[in-house]
Amino acid sequence: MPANLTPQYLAAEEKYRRARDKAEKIAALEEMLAVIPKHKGTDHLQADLKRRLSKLRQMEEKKGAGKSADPFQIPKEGAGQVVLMGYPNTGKSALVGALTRAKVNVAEYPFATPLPVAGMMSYEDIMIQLVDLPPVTAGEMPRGMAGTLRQADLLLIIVDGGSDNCLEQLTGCYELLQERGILVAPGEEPGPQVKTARELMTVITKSDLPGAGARMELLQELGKELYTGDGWETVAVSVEKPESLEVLREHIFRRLRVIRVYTKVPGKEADLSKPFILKDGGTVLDLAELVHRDFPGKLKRARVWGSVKFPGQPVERDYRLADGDIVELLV
Ligand SMILES: Nc1nc2c(ncn2[C@@H]2O[C@H](COP(=O)(O)OP(=O)(O)OP(=O)(O)O)[C@@H](O)[C@H]2O)c(=O)[nH]1
Ligand SMILES: [Mg+2]
Repeated sequence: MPANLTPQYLAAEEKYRRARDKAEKIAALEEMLAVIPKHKGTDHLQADLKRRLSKLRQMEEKKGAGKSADPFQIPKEGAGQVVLMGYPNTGKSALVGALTRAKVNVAEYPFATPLPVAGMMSYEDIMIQLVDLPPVTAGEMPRGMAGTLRQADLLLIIVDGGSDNCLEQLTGCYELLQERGILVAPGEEPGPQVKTARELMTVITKSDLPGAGARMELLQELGKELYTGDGWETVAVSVEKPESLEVLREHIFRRLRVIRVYTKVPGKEADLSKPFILKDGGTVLDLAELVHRDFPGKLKRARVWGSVKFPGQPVERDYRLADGDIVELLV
């Protein structure tokens, strides 16, 4: 009986092949087992995967718990990694707590978060990783944190809309980012743009507090001066206002600049359960690479539903896909 493996399974298998360590191998095997079509044709394969998984888990256990890993190195998960940078007590943890199930420490006193805490935020049918960080102060950030900021897909500068120090907080964060070479200083290049982190956005918290509206206006003005790169953007939120959190979710997704693409096996319904995530501007070929490393070489034709004129329209390999497209890859 043929195994009829799905693109989801092949993608998980590819992750296994590319895994850099045992933990990644274990995660990939778990995913392969979760998505493998369950029928007689895959019985042997399922048993083999379970065997490999249990062997790896045993090896990991033997290695022993308590090995010190760098807490500021956070493996990326989901459609993108979003990190929250800000002064003490600005509401970073409260925000991550409201948007994810991460166990964060929200407190009235400053410096309540000693180490990064990651959680997953749902947005429609995908998950986005949010990372709550310890606070920064004028000219200071915890050791190791610059690396976290640098490797993020999106950097959120968190400014307290309930505090008269909000302008100082925004300027302070910018200066720190420039000092560490994460942002280009004004005058150095055509304009300060995110050099290493892909994207940047300012979030003004505690919008329920008195005076937050007026501070938001001041911050807008200051932000435009500080950030002359593309697309200066601020969002005002309050953990007390659920609708503001929904707006933030959407802004985060848009700012990550990724698209969701679904695959379809010829003659079958599209698999809408789990999209593949591509960078904005991703092509059919990029999708094929994500599905399986052997796919691009074998790819003969592709058909697309969504961003094309008529459903199932044949497209070239370099066709640029759009968010929500369904693609049939034919080998
Ligand atoms: N009114 C109001 N208070 C908030 C909001 N968000 C956070 N707070 C309060 O602000 C205080 C600080 O919140 P945290 O989330 O702990 O702040 P933080 O930025 O994580 O602080 P550090 O970990 O010390 O950097 C707490 O007393 C929260 O209850 C909000 O949207 N509205
Ligand atoms: Mg905190």
